Amino acid sequence: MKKILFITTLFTSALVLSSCNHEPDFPGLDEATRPTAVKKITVDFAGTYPSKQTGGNYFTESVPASDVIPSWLSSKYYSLDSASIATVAYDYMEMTQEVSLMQNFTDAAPDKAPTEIDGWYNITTKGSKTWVNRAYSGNIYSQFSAYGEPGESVGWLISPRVLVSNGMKLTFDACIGNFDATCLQILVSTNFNGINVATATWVDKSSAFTIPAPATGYGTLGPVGTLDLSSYAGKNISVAFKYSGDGVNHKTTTYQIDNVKIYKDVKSVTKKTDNFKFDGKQWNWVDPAPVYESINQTFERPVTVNAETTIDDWMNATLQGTLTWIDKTFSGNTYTQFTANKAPGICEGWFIAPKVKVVPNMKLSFDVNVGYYNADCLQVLISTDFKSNKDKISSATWEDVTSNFTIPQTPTTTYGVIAPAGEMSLAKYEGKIINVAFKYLGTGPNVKTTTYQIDNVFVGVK
Ligand SMILES: [Ca+2]
Ligand SMILES: [Ca+2]
Repeated sequence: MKKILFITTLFTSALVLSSCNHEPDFPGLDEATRPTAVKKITVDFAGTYPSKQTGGNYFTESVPASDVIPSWLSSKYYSLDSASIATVAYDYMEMTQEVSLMQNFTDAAPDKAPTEIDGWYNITTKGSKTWVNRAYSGNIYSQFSAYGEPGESVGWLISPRVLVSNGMKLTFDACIGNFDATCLQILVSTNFNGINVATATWVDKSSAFTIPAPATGYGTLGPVGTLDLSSYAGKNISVAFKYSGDGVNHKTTTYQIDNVKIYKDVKSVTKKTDNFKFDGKQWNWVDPAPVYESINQTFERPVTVNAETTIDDWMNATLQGTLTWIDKTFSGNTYTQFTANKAPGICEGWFIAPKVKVVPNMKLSFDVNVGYYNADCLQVLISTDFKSNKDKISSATWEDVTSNFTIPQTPTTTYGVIAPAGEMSLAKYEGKIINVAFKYLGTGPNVKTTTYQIDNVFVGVK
């Protein structure tokens, strides 16, 4: 009986091999070792890279190997035993930044003193005010306002000279306070001598940037645009932030400037490897993300308040807007928070827990707090097919399990307290590997800006 089976297997394999010439030679696949097919192979990807989408012969985060290599493997290696593993090396391209100038004013001190930084110029040509250092919420930036001046007020904050090459860009963060008139220009010069602003030629590039002007009070310090500097390639440039105001004639808007950066995006191609598993019919990408037995995330660790929440194996992904889940502490407790307050548009931020294998009696629970409620902006979601890649969030299947929890819809004019949101049985996912996600979706302009604070995320058996 055994012998007949062996011969049948051999015959079938031989038929497959002779009907197609794609099956390559690789270690172990010869007559002597049949029918025990190879369990582990290591190969270089030799298929066609989707260069139409990526612009080159490599994979990227948005066009990943997991999309292309399985069908290539299936066309070449189709007669192995199921559970065989292929380790495939391929070229992978990531954009990295070559930074020529970065000023975050971290060393600008003391508070309220004129901004004095090596290589930078702080020049007042009218009135007595200058660009000054300001610190707020642990961040330092430079600020100018003509408020209180007895007349006109003009102040220049000028960068060191930077040699521009093709593809370089200028960005910076800005914030407006108490707007009454546009007082800031962003200027570029190729002949500023470091002394006299009047003898230099300045080109006004302000239109490349949009600094939101709130109806009252202050906006939020954040990115305000990008200027392509390619037309200056081969030249040394100086960038000036020129404030022109008037303390008497209602031109006193406060401008805050931070994170002035001149940089270039460069392609960096490296070798990467992924694993693929054969199921008897086709090859499937093996998600390299670790699978946890349980999760008990208290967020207690050293943090920088307001910095993006980063925790090993958790994904903090911004799909719309620029905001992310950020670290916060209150009364000695650390947690993560999202709010679309003052954001210029739609904000979509996902905070995704590591994969967990669901076993009997497992439950999901977490603590939540709401501040300044004005709309439901938080969803709790579970996926069993999420590939650990930011660009695969949208294509994964997410089940909305929010209704299993009590997410407060108050208070509306202050913050509540962090409290348990209830717990949910994960029985229906038993035996499966899941990702739990907290998805924030809000908008600044349409006032869907509720603040959510999340703490003590638990997936396990209690
Ligand atoms: Ca700063
Ligand atoms: Ca905590």
